[in-house]
Amino acid sequence: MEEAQRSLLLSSAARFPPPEGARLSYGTAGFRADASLLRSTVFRAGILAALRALKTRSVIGLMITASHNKVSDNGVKISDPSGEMLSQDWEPFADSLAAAPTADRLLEVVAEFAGLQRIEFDGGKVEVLVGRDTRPSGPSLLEAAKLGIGSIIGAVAVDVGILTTPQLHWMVRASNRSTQASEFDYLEQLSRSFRLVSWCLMDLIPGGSESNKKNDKLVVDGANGVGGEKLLVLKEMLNLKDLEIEVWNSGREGGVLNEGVGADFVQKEKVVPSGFGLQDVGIRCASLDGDADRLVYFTVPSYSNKIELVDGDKILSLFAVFIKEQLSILNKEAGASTEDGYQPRIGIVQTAYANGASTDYLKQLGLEVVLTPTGVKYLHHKATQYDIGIYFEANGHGTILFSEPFLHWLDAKNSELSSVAEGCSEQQKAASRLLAVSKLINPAVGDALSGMLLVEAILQYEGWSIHRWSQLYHDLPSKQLKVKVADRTAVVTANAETEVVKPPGIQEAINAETAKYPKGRCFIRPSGTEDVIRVYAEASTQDAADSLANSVAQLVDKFLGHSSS
Ligand code: NG1
Ligand code: ZN
Repeated sequence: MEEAQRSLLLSSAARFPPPEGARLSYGTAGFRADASLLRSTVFRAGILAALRALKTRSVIGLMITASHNKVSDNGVKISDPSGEMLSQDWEPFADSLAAAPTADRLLEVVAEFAGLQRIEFDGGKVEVLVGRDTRPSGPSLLEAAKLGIGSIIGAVAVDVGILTTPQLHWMVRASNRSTQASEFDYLEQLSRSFRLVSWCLMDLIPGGSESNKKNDKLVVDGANGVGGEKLLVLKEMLNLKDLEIEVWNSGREGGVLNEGVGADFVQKEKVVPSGFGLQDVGIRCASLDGDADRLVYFTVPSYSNKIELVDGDKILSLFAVFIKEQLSILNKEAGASTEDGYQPRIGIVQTAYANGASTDYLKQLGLEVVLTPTGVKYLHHKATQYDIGIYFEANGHGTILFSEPFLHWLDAKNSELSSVAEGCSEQQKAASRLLAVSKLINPAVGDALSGMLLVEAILQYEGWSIHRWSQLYHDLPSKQLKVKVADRTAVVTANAETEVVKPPGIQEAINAETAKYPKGRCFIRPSGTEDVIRVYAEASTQDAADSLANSVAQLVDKFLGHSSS
């Protein structure tokens, strides 16, 4: 590292000492904390993003958001060149950078890591796209990020404004593929591919094109965040005739981000979000989270404020049913497809939070289901190992990944079928539908907006109401609790977080408690985004699930001691 680079880093780092008494780590989804603690961390994340850009010689993304957390929190996460989360082998470096107590130590950490990674500081120009959600702390953290990026010679921060997290990931991916990569291009791509999907799914419906087309309504809770605003813009571009989309809590009405609204609230509390009420009874409703990478559906019953939840597991199941159906049409009497012997492998990826009834249902469909630890970085990575990888967290974060070889095969099959058939065969329609879906769904990361459009298209194709969809299977009653403890890192888990290996003895105690409940299942894990241990319990009745969760929360207290805070 040359002297000019060293002194630039030293002088800028001196302006951003780490917060006293807070040690932040790159958790499930980047760094997250009270926004007042984050200027130094975001500055350092800027350095990290710039180094990642130098190392990969590609465009990198830096997103300032704390997703579904309260409005006073904020956070920062990095997108790799493909639009995926930051490579996990860089996370320990992120932690060391954030923790460096002085500018000198920070310089040492950078120099050591750059040496190990053989990063060359040759002044070559690289770009970091910087996006942020609507939090009031965003602008000041944006400045910190820009200064961090600018303290690596050659790295340029490009402010791409207020975006959803999936938009930023999509833009990074598109930039590195040298395709059109602006926010407008994203919205254009979504509306163009939705039109294509609608055409392929509706006009290529077996037995006629008009049967399922009806004027239908969807009411969306935008969490008072960025997703609501972007959906309003997208809605204008889509100019839909067969579907009316209303957006509440768009952020334009002045409500507080994520307060009593949004996908996390709806999924965890199972209560009608603010702004929704009797006028929405019986209507299909959806909820986005604060940065629009999560999506859940729900209905408002007339008799209570408890919603009927259609969560990420059911979105996954809907997608899986549809894709399986299209593949079987494609392979039926498929002279052509069996000749080449290609059998696409579908993988369903869930976490331990997936409702047990969903996992049973998916397995009964004959699908391969695997569990990974919590956090989309794990699910996404696993899903890339299949021709079609469908991953979802129960909280509504997920997408479908199609492998490049599978898409090439599908493209070739589509052309082959269209050249041999008179008119459009069922097989060719199925190939076109799958190709259209691959264009609509965001391949970089779970995306509430593109996921929602796909749900809407599939429901119309199947001719299903939200109630019919919800009845694919019945969720087992479940309960989630958070327990504050003195040190959450004292809990260490294994087997996709289904077992606790530390502290000793607690897993046996959880097992003994769980065994008391029919269909009981329970696990605990330290949160990666909040300073808590999370408890998840499932059982045959709601009372039993509540009671199992409470007993295990007490075990956590007993084994780990209550936090003094
Ligand atoms: P933590 O706090 O590690 O449980 C939460 C969600 C994750 C993921 C991240 C990132 C639950 C139980 N956990 O992580 O699934 O979405 O936030 O936003 O919902
Ligand atoms: Zn989110």
